Amino acid sequence: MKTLVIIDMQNDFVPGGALAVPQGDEIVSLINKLQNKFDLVIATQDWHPEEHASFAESHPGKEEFESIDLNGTDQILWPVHCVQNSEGAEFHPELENAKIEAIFRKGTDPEIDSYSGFYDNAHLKSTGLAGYLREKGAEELYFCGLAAEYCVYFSVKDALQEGFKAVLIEDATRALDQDDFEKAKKDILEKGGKIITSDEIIN
Ligand code: VGL
Ligand code: ZN
Repeated sequence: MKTLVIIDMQNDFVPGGALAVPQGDEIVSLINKLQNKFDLVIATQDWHPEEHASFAESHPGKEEFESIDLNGTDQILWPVHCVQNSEGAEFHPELENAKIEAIFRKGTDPEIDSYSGFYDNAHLKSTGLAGYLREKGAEELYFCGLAAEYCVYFSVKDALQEGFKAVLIEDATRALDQDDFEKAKKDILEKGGKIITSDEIIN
């Protein structure tokens, strides 16, 4: 079964948001079109408590985008974003939601960050997404959303590790940094993932 996984299509990740991905808003209408081509559509939502450990503000003296060691894992310190129940954490208002069967929230543990929709960054806790998809009979997972080289990339990697076929829809994502995205794409291909453009799905 072909499944579309929409990663973190939230207000804080589009221009005007707290952690804006350049041109992040441009992919919403494409993602809406793509949804009709899939048997199953699910979404993830970055959903942090206030004072989350991934926020620079939670580490006095540290700057945004600085890297620290957080309980043994490298952590980039982000601006405050996707705080639970804030407008920034809401899905983009133009994202169609009628076909989205389930929403998996991540980043809820105050002490652990979670880029992937499957696991936190240290692979300590599962969100249950892999089990859900297996029970639904999903085998081929197609990924879109934000940000390309963080939450989308980490989700694709975990999907491959969990034994799913994983396909990145390249024009249905946007990156914070293009060079980092190029490295991520190379790694996805090396790990057995596929990269396509949306015209291979919508014709
Ligand atoms: C994300 C950084 C921090 C993402 C989430 O959705 O790519 N990036 N939290
Ligand atoms: Zn986050």
